[in-house]
Amino acid sequence: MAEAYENKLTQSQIAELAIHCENAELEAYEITKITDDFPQMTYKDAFDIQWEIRRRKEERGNKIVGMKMGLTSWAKMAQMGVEQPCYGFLADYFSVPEGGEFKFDELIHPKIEAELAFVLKDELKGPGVHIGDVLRATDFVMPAVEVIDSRYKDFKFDLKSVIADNSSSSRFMTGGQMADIADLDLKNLGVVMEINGEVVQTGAGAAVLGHPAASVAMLANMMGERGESLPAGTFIMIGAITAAVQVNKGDAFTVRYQGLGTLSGKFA
Ligand code: OOG
Ligand code: MG
Repeated sequence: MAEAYENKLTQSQIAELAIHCENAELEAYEITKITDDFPQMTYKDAFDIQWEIRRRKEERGNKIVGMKMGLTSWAKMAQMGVEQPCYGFLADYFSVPEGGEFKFDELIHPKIEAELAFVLKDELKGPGVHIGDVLRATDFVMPAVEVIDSRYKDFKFDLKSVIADNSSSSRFMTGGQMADIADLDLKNLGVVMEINGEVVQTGAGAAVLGHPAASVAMLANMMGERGESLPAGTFIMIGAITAAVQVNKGDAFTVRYQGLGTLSGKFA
């Protein structure tokens, strides 16, 4: 990110835009992308809006249960027309138990993604975090499915707008089997996504920045820019391995993960 890490919006504009984006999320309605109205917005402004949404949720009593990276695979970057990864946070109510149902009517235009999640046993704090640090600090890996639901009209945005919108975070599911990273070939780890019994996407771990652990390193380094770390115990989704797939009410999905079991559920 070439631009200076500084604000061009005022604190009150940041607070208002956080309410604007969060209300669209909570009440499931579309908004126009915020850079249309605030073209001067910087990356720092965008992250400040996201962190203000997070603060509002915590103030209301929600717990932050993890982090997610987004736009970490070429499939996703090409699909969304954005060429840089982003991150977001996961709140307690985003989580749906394995085999459960995502409530379609709570969402705007959801898409489903096949992901992997790392759970840390040691803190990671950027700058300077590399894959080796991530592998050393990882407790175990588990499969995850993310449901993204951009609040922007027609799911179209630029990088700053999507960061402010908590990187489209909406729901997720994890479960399957956990595994020690020493027992996995993370680059070659295959995933197969089926919707209503038909294979719709396939991919392998290396699609995510060449190695899934690189995504966790990038997250630690991006958060380090704000003086934030990833504490021991943090659950981190690495970003979709394949393109995201639009779903409809009533759809059933199964995602198979090589060596990590299967996650399935439904949009009801
Ligand atoms: C942004 C979030 C992308 C991923 O895994 O790449 C994401 C979006 O495409 O709406 O979660
Ligand atoms: Mg994702």
